[in-house]
Amino acid sequence: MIGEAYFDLRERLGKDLFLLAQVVREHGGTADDVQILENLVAGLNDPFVFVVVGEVNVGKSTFLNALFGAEFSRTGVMPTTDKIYFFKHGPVVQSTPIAPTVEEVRVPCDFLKNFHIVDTPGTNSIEGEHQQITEKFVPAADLVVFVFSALNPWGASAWQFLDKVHRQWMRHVIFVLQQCDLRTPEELQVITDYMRQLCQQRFGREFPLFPVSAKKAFLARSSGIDRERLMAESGYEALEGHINQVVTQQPARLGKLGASVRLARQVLDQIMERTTATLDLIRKGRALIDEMQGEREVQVERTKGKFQLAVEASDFDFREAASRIVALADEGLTPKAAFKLKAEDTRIPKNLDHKLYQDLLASAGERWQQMAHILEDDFKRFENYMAHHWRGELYLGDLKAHEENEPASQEARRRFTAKVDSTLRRFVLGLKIDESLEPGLLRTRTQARRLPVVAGVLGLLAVVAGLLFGWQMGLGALAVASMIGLVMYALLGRALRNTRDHLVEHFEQARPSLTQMLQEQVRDETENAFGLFTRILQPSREDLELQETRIHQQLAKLFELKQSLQKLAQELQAGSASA
Ligand SMILES: Nc1nc2c(ncn2[C@@H]2O[C@H](COP(=O)(O)OP(=O)(O)OP(=O)(O)O)[C@@H](O)[C@H]2O)c(=O)[nH]1
Ligand SMILES: [Mg+2]
Repeated sequence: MIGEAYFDLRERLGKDLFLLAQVVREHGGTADDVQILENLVAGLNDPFVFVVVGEVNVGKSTFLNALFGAEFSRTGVMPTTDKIYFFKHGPVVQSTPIAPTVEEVRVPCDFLKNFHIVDTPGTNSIEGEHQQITEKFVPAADLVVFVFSALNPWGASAWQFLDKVHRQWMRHVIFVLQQCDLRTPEELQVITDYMRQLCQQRFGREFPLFPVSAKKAFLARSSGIDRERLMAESGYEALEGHINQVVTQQPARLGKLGASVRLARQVLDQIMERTTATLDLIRKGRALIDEMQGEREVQVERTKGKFQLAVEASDFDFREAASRIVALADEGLTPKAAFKLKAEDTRIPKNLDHKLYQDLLASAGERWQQMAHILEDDFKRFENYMAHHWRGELYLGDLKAHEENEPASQEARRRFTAKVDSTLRRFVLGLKIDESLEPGLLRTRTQARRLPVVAGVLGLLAVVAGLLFGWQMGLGALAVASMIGLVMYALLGRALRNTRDHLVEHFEQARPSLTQMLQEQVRDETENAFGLFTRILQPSREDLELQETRIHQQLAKLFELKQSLQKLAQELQAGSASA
């Protein structure tokens, strides 16, 4: 195909420009940028204009058909081309007169997308239109092909026509000596030599001259029989080589491509700069969130640390409260009370747990209220820190959503107090004080009940012994009975002390669990309160990560485009250098 390298380059550039326009639109580029790129794309597709002139019947139309391998222009032995035909691409064949002597013809031939062809009637038949052709079409032409017939290249009208072509446009002129198959090589040599000589004489210059046989070239292109020989004999290879060069290395066209590439690279560089700046901002945002997350963790530890002393003090409070409960139990744990009937057993006041809880709350409660205020203050401070760093963006909006009913800091304080209270209650209930005292109380009551019975039986035995074996024996037995009674009484006392000791030990054993429960509760509550910030920060961070991935993908695309444009620029530079 004629000008393949050029059209390939142009097509690639067109694709890149199209992609770039898309990218500019996606990146919210200015309408001007998009417009510039669209104009560039449209401008790139400026077709090459070839104008063919020559005398009647010299084979102009046949030459064109053979050149493009398609029979788009009518040919014939009689004068056929009666008007100036301006061939362009169109989906269907359609002919439209655009002037009395000019017809625009649309033909669905692909090459017409890149070439506009002006086929003209014989110069000897249209004297009046010469001026129109030379003024309108020749200046717009990339190539002006003068066709001569090898049978008679000396017809005056073509040479006269050439006289009318302005010097400036002569550089686009080439000579084609047609119908060469009707002449011997020797004759052709004589003719071409003389034509060159004539050119020198009339115009002081030569024009590239190509002896061809369009008939053979067309046959080679259409029939497929003996194609290579026909093509070689047609002389079209040299002609096409020249036209190729005209198309591929036309400085103005190359300049246009070069300018388009330069502009596209500038626009792309700006977009890349902007995208990189956005990426930078996103990365900064992410780093800021990470920093805040880090700070949040430090703050959580700091706040938790402040509660450690309160946990220790609560242990002390519990010991105090427990000893008061033991003292209360002491009052009931007397031998005298143990002798009462089960129904009357009021030795130990009921609801010791409740008493202990109240006592504990009275001493520890206020302390934990203060701790809750500390939590609130720390929370508020961190909130301010975050708001300050976030510069009032996402964060505040989200925080408001959390603060519909009450400020989050207040809610954290309220919750903290409630949770600690509930921990104290759970702990005290878990002690099951009544249950721990019950076995001891039962045992001492049984022992107390046995004591009078045993004392009575032993006393009776002593009396019987006195009666049977004399008063000395009786006294002795009484002494033994008293001893046994005393021992039993002592045992009862010990059992009561054991019960008390058991309670003390029970409290002592429970102490670490209070510390642990409080520690866990305080830790959970602090983390839960400050967890709000994670719940706010995390989605923002994920969103930024998503954006970052998207921008990376965009940058990869932009980079690919950059490389493609760079390659085009290099190829163009190489093309210009060889032009
Ligand atoms: N032998 C031979 N005949 C040719 C060649 N090219 C064209 N012809 C014949 O020459 C005659 C004229 O061809 P056209 O292509 O119609 O010539 P034209 O210059 O377009 O004619 P007009 O448009 O009427 O001025 C036709 O009969 C063609 O078959 C060629 O290379 N060799
Ligand atoms: Mg013709």
